[in-house]
Amino acid sequence: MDELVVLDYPAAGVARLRLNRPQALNALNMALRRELARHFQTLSASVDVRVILLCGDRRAFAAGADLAELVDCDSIELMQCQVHMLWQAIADCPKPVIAVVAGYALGGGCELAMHADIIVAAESAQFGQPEVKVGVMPGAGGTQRLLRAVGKFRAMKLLLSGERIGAAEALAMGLVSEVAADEALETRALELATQIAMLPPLAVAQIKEVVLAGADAPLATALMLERKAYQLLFASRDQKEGMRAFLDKRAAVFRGE
Ligand code: CO8
Repeated sequence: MDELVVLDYPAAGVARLRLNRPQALNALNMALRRELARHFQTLSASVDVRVILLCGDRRAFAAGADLAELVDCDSIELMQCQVHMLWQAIADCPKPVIAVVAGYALGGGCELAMHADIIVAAESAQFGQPEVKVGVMPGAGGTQRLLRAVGKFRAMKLLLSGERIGAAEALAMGLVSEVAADEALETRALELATQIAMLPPLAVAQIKEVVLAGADAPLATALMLERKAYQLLFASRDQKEGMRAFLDKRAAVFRGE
């Protein structure tokens, strides 16, 4: 059987996960979600991996939860699946995750993209939370991550209407980090990943952790978290190397120590 998630390493320090259910527009069935979570757990623990690219294909990043699998589901089955643990494996990833979105990112697909730290979208990308149109609502963080990303009134419009928006609108509202031409999408995302992969990984990891933990903490607590992480980085060799290299006018060599 074909893998539902294909892993490769397109550059040093960069792992790429590609959803591979093109016949169903990468709809997220349980098997795919399990495979994805397993990959995230492995990549999270690998010291050689600095950045993770999360891709679909040209037609779809992911068109949401697999409706064929869900149609006859009942509440108890849903609870017993413990699906939130599969999502948590992605949310807990300490390395930067870049979602590379072309085509549809709908429902669970949009929620999956919102688990990333950076979203690079193709001009053709379409985002939406159409769950309401099939009688449910987002169940993988969509109401909360969208709210935090774009604010109440834009989030409510998308969530309550189920309307889709294009990449330009998503960029304008702060749902994506950057838009690239369709044919340039993967190259641009890889360039960004490679750039981040060359930076000191301890600093990169601290930035991710503090931004995410701080976002939901009171400001004073979040600022304290930032200060502690900042001070901690002065215990790293990469801090000495980075600053010394600047003063010596040479390129720094970061070792993740
Ligand atoms: N589930 C299962 N199969 C799907 C899905 C899906 N979400 N989306 C598309 N497919 C399948 C179609 O059934 C079709 O299969 P087949 O060729 O065997 O008939 C194939 O993919 C191609 O789809 P279309 O023929 O419909 O392609 P179009 O280009 O005409 O339309 C659309 C593309 C607009 C994306 C359309 O397919 C669509 O509206 N899909 C459903 C989108 C949707 O409602 N997503 C939300 C699902 S609910 C959800 O995500 C809840 C999340 C809660 C928790 C998180 C769980 C992961």
